[in-house]
Amino acid sequence: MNQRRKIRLLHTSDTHLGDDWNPAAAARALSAVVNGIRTLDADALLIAGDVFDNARIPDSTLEFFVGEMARAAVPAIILPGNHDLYDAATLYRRAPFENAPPNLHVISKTTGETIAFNALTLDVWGRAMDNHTPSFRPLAGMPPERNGHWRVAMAHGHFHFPDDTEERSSPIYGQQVAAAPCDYLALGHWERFENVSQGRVTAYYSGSPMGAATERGQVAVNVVDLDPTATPAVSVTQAQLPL
Ligand SMILES: [Mn+2]
Repeated sequence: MNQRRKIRLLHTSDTHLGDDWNPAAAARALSAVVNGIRTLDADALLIAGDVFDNARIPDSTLEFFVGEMARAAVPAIILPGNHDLYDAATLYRRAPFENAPPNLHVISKTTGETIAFNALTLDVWGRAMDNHTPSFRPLAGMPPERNGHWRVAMAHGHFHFPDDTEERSSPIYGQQVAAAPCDYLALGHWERFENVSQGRVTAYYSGSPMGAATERGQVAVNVVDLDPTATPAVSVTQAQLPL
């Protein structure tokens, strides 16, 4: 008996929609990731922060994003990051989000919140960032109790390797990852793909979909397979998708 379903998640971050350098490229990369939901047969999409580049972006960029999430059709869970803070002036409360499709879920509680997707036997926890400082702890407040569902946590911040002694904003430490009561930790903030798993907790940065792969006409996304009958139950690969 196992109440967890076999499910597949796509994890990306740092899409930086509306960036000053090349907003069209950022938009194309997001669309390529959304296209990948069907081609990779994913059950949900996670975007771990810095979805938007800055708070000055026009409503048209927000409307584009909301439209793409509607096209995604599967649950799409968004964690605000340091470029798209969930503060008093957050862009996530602007008008285009009033028309958000029901599958779009923005983590908005700065003390942390769990969003349940019972059909997927999945709970997603995250803590919305309202300030990007050394005192903001992305993993603080994750509830220890579990309900038998998959628990995926999302966090936007800087992972400290053991030899990394510099104090950084929104720090994430190895012991915190190892002790986190979750099956997978979807990280954002770094532009590159990186495995920072600790102990029994699988933790990865996805990197931006517009990383080095863009030069080859592709974007990269993390494919997270959660399978209660597999060993290990959590496996992560980086897939390339056509732009
Ligand atoms: Mn960031």
